[in-house]
Amino acid sequence: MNEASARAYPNIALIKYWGKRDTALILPAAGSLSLTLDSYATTTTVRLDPDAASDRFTLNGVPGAATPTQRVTRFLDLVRELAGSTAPARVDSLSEIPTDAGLASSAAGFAALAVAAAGAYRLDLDDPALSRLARRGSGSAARSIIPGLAVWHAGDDAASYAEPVDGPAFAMIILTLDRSAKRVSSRDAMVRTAGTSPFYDGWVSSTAQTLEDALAACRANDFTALGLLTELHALRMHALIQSADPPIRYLKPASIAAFDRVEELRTAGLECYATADAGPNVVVIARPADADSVATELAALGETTVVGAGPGATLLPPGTA
Ligand code: 2P0
Repeated sequence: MNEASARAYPNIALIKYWGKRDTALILPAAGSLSLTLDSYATTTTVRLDPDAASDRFTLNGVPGAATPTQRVTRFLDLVRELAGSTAPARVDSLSEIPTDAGLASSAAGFAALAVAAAGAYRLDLDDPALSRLARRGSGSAARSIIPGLAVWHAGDDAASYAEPVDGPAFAMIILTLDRSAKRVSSRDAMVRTAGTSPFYDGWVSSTAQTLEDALAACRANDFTALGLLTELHALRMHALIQSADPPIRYLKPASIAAFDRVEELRTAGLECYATADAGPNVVVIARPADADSVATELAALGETTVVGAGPGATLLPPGTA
């Protein structure tokens, strides 16, 4: 029986992905830049099961609901097409991501699935090809193939993959402020934003420039410039999302208070910058030596977890999953 296991980690974007130019191929309207984390692994095993009637999917030992299972099957269909196979598979996934911490599970989930499925169906893919494949499951998964800092290029199907980038060392402080489930998924919210915001074109064109500036900051090893661009871009993304019709507001008063506190800490000489994804929780970046001090200062606002740069998605030796 052909079987392979892989492990991948979530990523947090500094320059955000928000909007697709092709929803079927999951091509982003603009490029993005992220850090793959060293915590909250997803480990996935794919076993070909030629006698089964259909794919089966479990998450943390529980059979997947219809929608996630369909997403897994659609993804495996792409892998089967590349491999020239029709065999169904059994997919068992273990996620260490706390369901209520506001961290997206799809990036680590589809990065691990891409690597494990490529192994089980005997596809020999390099990192750009694995990143392109993972992208088809969830856009941000393209970046979790890559260790540490990763740029995900906009472009056509062949060109839209993530690559490693050298840059300044920093840590992330995940600040959990609100554990309720979000009301609009990123996928749906992106479509609504692109279709209704009068600011969408400006967002796409300005993001291309902001990404260029962020990559220049990485080349210059300039944490301050990268931090300022990170906070600017997060606030622009939330302004854009709020301008959809009907509007979508992910940030809560506690999120705004966290951005204010981060600005205060900076003014007081503790350098840190805030960002937030499609939810109310805030992620703060700081130089590694300052990370514990920043976490201590933010602890009054919510639960803090310090994380760092982690590995890309990797195939596990047989029998170790
Ligand atoms: C990002 N997010 O760059 C942005 C910032 C959320 C806010 O990528 O539709 O789950 O599967 O491609 O990858 C979330 O989007 O969306 C996301 P799909 P995905 O991290």
